[in-house]
Amino acid sequence: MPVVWSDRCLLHEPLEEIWVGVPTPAAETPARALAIRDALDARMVEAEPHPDEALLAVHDGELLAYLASAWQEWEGAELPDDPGQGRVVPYVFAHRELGARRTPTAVWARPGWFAYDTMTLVGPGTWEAARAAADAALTAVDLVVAGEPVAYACTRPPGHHVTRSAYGGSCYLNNSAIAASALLDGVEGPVAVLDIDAHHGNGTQEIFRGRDDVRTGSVHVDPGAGWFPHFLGFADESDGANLNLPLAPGSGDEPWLEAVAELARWAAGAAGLVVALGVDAAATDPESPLTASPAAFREAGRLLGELSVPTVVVQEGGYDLGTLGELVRSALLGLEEGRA
Ligand code: SP5
Ligand code: ZN
Repeated sequence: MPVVWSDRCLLHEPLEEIWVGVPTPAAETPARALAIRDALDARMVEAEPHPDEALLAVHDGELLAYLASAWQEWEGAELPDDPGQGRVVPYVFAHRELGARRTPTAVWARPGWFAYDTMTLVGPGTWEAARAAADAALTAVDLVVAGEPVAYACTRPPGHHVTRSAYGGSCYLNNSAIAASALLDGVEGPVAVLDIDAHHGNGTQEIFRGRDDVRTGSVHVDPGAGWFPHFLGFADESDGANLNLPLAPGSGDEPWLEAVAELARWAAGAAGLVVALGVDAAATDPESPLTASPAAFREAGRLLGELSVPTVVVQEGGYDLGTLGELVRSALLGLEEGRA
């Protein structure tokens, strides 16, 4: 299957994630994309620029405008010199009970209107990389609408935690949601987004909440057991067009694959499929307590491939550089086997 790639996705260098107020090394690094590319020997296709309309179908224009200029305004306010913060990061948040009515004017307060955590930093290349990732997802949609059975977009930074107007979870633009919305225009019938990243696809769920033309399903580690995104991903959030399958920490191949199979059964009848392919459910991954094996990723790919509808695969998480490429390769091989 074609692999959609852009060198611009390498330009985002978050350097750090601020967790409980402490700077820790970033897990979502440019090396991730290179590790995936090195493991794949498929045909590479360059991501084509797409107009903002495709992003505005799922995101608020104010979020796009903010992300496009956030670094420049931060640098312009000389915050990298005083107090010495070289990345855009919030220190206040527009909590729901504030009843906030407008975006702040202070450059150092503005991130708190748009960001919902301190782990998702913006630097000089962030916007260009996030925009390129969205272009990669949209190029994969174009390929599938033109007749490719499956296309894979090597998107980075990832996207599934971004809502209509708020970013977080190492994500800036919701590439999977952008792809689903574009795919909906190219197929006859509803589209399903099935998210097998170890973390709940909260942004995608909320973007499509209440719609019956895009169904969202996610298998992930139980947020109630203490895992990101903490506030969402519970089984009782379904509005009929949504299915959440939270798993206990430590869950391995059997429960994980049973959940993937349930997602696939639930999505049957969709005219198009977006797979939000995070591989951080792997036992080797440092960011999640799920314990799936490489073989399970191949089987998960098979189960999703058996749906045999036009399919766009969008890269989400996966943080162990030693196994990341092989895990993605296994999942993509499985997808091709499932369709055969
Ligand atoms: C796309 C994706 O997989 N996003 C997941 C982001 C979850 N990050 C939450 C990390 C929580 C604290 N980790 C402590 C280690 C800090 N380096
Ligand atoms: Zn994840």
